[in-house]
Amino acid sequence: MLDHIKQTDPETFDNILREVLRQEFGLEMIPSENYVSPAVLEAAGTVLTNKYAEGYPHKRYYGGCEYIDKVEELAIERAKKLFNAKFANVQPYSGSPANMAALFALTDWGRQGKKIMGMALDQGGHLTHGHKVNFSGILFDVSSYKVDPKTHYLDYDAIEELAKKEKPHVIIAGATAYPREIDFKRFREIADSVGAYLLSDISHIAGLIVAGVHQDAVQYSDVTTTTTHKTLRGPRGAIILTNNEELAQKINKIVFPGMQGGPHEHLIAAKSVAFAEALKPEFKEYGKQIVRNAKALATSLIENDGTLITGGTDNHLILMDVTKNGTIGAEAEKALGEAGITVNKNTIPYDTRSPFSPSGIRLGTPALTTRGMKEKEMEQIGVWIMEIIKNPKNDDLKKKIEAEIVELCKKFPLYPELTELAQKYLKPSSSFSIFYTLSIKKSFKLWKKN
Ligand code: DSN
Repeated sequence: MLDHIKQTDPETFDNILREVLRQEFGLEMIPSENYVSPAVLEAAGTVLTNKYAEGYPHKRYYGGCEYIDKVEELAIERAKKLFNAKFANVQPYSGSPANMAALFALTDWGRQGKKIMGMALDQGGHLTHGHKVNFSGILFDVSSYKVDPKTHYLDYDAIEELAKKEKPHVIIAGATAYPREIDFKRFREIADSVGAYLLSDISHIAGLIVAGVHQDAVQYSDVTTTTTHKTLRGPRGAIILTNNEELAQKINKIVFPGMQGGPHEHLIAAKSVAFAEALKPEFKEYGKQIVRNAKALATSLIENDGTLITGGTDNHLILMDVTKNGTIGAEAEKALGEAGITVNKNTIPYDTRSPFSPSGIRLGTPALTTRGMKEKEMEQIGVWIMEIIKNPKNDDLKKKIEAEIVELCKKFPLYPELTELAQKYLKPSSSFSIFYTLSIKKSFKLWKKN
């Protein structure tokens, strides 16, 4: 395993193994991240990476695509089945190009700068939903909707009122930092009331929709996009779904040759493996547990003086205002990271601080749920998080919690073979954090390079 990288490129080998240990012995709580299965990991590292396959199955610009065609067709069929959609394009390299292709399909390439309406970035939306520094804000006339200033829930009546005033050509539903269920049916009604297209970006919640613990979006939307690497637990990438044949044809032309070149077929194979996993009954239980864990974590944070935006969560993520505990997002992110808990600083709705130094942190449970942790662990993790947030400069506390986290992670192994390899080959270096030192020195004997 990784023998060839070790021989050819010891520096990259070393960096990969350090990342293996970071993932294995830390608590990954960025809500948009997850751990893929060994099967998905294997598919992503296959000879399919060697193949050019511009075009679509059976309509390629390159020879030798007979097996690639089968790989991509299987991925398309599985994506359609998973989301109950008539058409799927599995080629988008990632979420932003998928959203760009979807918007272009709905607006004749954005040629006339039509109006789009999405959730503002600082309220929980995404850059591609109309932010001014992004193509979506540069090419289109944008009107952004916000959450209710008091409850921080989406206010559908207010969105409808704004839509009636602004008459957007496309309404975008979807978020990156919204802890409550999104009512796509209501968005459809709003879009219909003004004759707009509805584009739903379900990147964060795709796995929850598949598991039946979040309202579906595909049946209500003209076009749906999703990344494949968040709650869906696939490789980095995206897909586009629609039930409208005319739109499907436009999307296909825009993705290739309009925007992209050769599809990354090794990642399409990995998406396909992830879709096969998500089609299994166990995935439904996984999705349910993600939400149960997020709710248990929310309860623990609140019981320990955490201030949660909207007062809790319906999905996989939690947005916290840490200024109420005497710190700021960046300091909380750093302090938690030093103890082995990875989260990201995030703006909260109507943040009075800057996006570079926001008031909040965003955290979630998809990755911890993948490694088998349940409500009991969430309760303890909530206690640790709040202890650190209340004492971000207390190094002894962080050291103590870090050691406890390593012990917890050992009970929920992730990639045992890779971890063993890392323990075998990694040499300590000055850049090692306390966490590596503890995890390796205390927990493992295989320390020295062979
Ligand atoms: N960067 C993703 C997230 O973290 O939510 C969205 O694209």
